Amino acid sequence: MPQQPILYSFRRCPYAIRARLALKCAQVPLELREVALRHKPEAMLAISPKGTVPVLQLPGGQIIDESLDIMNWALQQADPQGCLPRSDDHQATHDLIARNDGPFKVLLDCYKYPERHPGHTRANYRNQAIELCIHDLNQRLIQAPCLLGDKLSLADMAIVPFIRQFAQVDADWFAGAPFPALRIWLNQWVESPLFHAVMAKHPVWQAGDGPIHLIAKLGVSAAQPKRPATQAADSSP
Ligand SMILES: N[C@@H](CCC(=O)N[C@@H](CS)C(=O)NCC(=O)O)C(=O)O
Repeated sequence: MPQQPILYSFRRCPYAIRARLALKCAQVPLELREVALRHKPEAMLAISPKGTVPVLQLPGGQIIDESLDIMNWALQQADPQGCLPRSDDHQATHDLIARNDGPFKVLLDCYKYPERHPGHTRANYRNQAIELCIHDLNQRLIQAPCLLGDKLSLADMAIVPFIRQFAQVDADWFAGAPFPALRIWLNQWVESPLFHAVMAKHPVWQAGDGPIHLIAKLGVSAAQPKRPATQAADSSP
């Protein structure tokens, strides 16, 4: 049984990014294990056979292997920025995240890999994503600095890694697209110390490696990795 929580993670996975954001925000001390998706470690598959990241293993034995559940668990430990929804924000939070994780994620994958989804062109998938989600997010951010108003919320933290991916598919297009409020919001996120801290590169974990901690102090790794970060997994999620 581990002494402290262990997070199996993949650096560029949007689900793992959102989990790391919440864990870091809550300052939960934990051991981070970077996973290569093509060679998932036995130790991870033994506790979560479905084989997706992120997976959080708690010292008491509990396994949490859905990113939103990890976020909720983390912010229930500590929520210094008040990100968990208040009772009147519950439905709006749920609806925004459900749209993101459901139909928007499907369109995002089509936009990223149109050759795997030959029904439409890349531009058509992008237009569908704009109509479904991107336009609405931009409108929200014209009204207020965060998706649900003035205050940072679980919705911002859960959705931003996916908008980052959307923006990266065609960065030149996104830079000139008519969504300036969304662009500012995304830039503020990805330039924040919190985001930088959770995007630090780590080598792929192997059984027997020393721990790498995602610890309380922003941007600081308690233990230096034994092997160079160039071995970090780079297969696309
Ligand atoms: N519903 C899961 C989805 C996690 C997920 O699909 N993660 C991807 C990486 S982005 C994964 O692990 N895929 C397995 C694979 O590629 O083998 C969650 O929210 O945690």
